[in-house]
Amino acid sequence: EIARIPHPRHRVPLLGDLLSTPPSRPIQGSMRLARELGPIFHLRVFGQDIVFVSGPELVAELSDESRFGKRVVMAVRNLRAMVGDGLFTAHSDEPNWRRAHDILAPAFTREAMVRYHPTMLAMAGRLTDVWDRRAAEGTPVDVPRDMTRLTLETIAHTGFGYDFGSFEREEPHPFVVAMIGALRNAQARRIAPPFFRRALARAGDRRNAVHVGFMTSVVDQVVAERTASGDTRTDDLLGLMLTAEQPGTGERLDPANIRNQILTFLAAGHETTSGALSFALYYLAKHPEVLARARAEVDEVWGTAAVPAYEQVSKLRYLRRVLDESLRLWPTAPAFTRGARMDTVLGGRHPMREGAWALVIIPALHRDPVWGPDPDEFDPDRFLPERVRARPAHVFKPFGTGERACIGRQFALHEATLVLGLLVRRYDLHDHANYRLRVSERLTLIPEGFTLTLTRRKNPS
Ligand code: MNH
Repeated sequence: EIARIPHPRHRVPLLGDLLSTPPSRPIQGSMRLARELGPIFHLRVFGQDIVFVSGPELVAELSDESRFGKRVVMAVRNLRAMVGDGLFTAHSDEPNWRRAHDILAPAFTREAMVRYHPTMLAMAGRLTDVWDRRAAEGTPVDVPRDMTRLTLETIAHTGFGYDFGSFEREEPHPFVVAMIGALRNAQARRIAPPFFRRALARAGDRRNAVHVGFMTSVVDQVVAERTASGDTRTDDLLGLMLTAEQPGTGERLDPANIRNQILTFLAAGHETTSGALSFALYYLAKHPEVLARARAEVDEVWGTAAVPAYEQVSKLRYLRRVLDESLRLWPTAPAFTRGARMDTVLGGRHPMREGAWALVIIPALHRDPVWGPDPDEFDPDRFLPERVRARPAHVFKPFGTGERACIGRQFALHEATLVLGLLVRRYDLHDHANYRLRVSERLTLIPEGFTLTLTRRKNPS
């Protein structure tokens, strides 16, 4: 019963609990409510009840694939106007979900990562070219903006053989501007008053039409370039989308679905990794002793090699812990939704009808007391193997859970570890503006206005 689930004390008629979280920062609002109200709470907004979960035992239950599965609702459902049945927004029972999942899986194997490695290095090289100039001039770099340039070029080149020219332009590519606008719209419209829901959706779609129209034109450009080039490769994302058959059924992706997938991967493939890199650099800049350890490891593992080999990236165990710890405090895709596959009872006391769903607030789960007395402190050693083993399962979920978990996890981890290794080896990071963390929300999380100045290291090996 919803009545047993805690909720904020002051409830306004009609609006309900709408004002209990800041409208543009709903995740940070829910993190605060989780701290006040505990492992499960609910908000009533315009008569609709939304259940928020952040307790490890409850999340472990929601992760049980026999009882629960992904539910496409709220902000993610709003994205369907844009990316339809693309992999991220598809309902699990839509045939196109499994079809695309099976067809695209070969793009995320270890062998595929080994193939992407040189391209990832080349894109990181473009970044360090820009950063070298900034270091020489002594001018600051805008960290999230440059990480977005980098990760967009990386997914575009590895997945689609396409160049956005991000490093050659001053302003972000219009694709990025349109995408961020669309993500913000989806977030703003996650809850709407019942009588106006349709009208608001129509108005929102109209405002979004410009963004979506532009992004679609980019997608068509990506396909047109591949077709015109006569390139028939089948070993990148685009090649698989255009040519591969689903094992077993022989079905291929239809053109409308291919558009949805291209847009999905261009967006999902860069936005969250950019945030992860930005938060990691933030913590490295604020924790010189951590930076020193990370750098010592890179020097030891990479030695004097001009560029690291594939295997030398996965050997950066400490730097991986830095990345994990950053994703613990700020998981850049901060929520996922789980729906009951049948009538069931959550936590032994909350009955849920088939189809009823709950939202997992990942950063609140990641700061539960199960993490110890100081969950807000940055400490990469939390991810030492023996400490990971001492914790229950299902307390760390930056990539979601089950069959709908992130397909790009290894891609993101390899790219991010590689880039962080290159950067700590090459630069001293200076927190010249004494930056105070401000986290901006557009479905994903990213530190806002974070700049650093750089100097080239005196004796980089
Ligand atoms: Mn990714 C799903 C987080 C990088 C492509 N991703 C998810 C989910 C989370 C997530 C959480 C599950 C959401 C849900 O249950 O509703 N993803 C991340 C994070 C990073 C990330 C934190 C980087 C750090 N993701 C990437 C990259 C790619 C990618 C890189 C592509 C190259 N992610 C996806 C796709 C899905 C997904 C596609 C949907 C998978 C599915 O539902 O089958």
